[in-house]
Amino acid sequence: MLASPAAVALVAGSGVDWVCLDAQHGEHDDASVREVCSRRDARVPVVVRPPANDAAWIGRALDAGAAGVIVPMVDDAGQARAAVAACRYPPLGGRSWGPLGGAYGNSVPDAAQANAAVRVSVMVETAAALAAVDEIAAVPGVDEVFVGPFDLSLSLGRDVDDLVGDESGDAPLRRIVAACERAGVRAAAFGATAERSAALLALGFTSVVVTTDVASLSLGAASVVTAVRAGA
Ligand code: 3PY
Ligand code: MG
Repeated sequence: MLASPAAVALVAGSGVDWVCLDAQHGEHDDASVREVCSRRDARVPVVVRPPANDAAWIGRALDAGAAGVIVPMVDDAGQARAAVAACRYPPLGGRSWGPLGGAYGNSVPDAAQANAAVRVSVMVETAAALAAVDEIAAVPGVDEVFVGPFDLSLSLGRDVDDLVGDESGDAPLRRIVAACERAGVRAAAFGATAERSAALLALGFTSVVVTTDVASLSLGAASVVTAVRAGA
């Protein structure tokens, strides 16, 4: 969330498998994505959530060296196809050539390597997307379906913890995991707390955002202050 290379480095050093720069709701913008990617540590992949399903934004994030994108508010298969096309060079898509990595001293993959390596994640977070999740997950080139439980709960008129805690057979999140399994793509979701992340993993999601830099900072500071005051 914080447009700070230091914040990204601290989170990346925490043991996570990957880090996301959020340019939809976080502070990240085009310049901070470039700044972070220019210094990226190849051991922890950095993916970017662009503000919208926008080919220009997606292309710039990938040019900067992002390992992939998490595209918000993908409501149907046509929008998923557009996201895939923005991420892959011809003949698989319509991405325009112009990677910046070489300017940062990083190695630049060729078009075929980049097409194979890029991680295309589409967010299912509306009632419309839930209804179309089988078609969305089956779009060739989609690697991952990523659930935004907050938007999905708003769209469904439910409380977010009620949605995440729903373990009934036809629970919306179970239907999404099942659609991903049928399509052979990864099921991912935004947890943000240990409890919600555990509930999502129990539902079958295999990739979960477990915290944010903002939450970690405020929770960490608050727990130390509370402990010190209790001791005093
Ligand atoms: C959501 O829960 O809607 C998200 O997009 C999480 O970032
Ligand atoms: Mg959302």
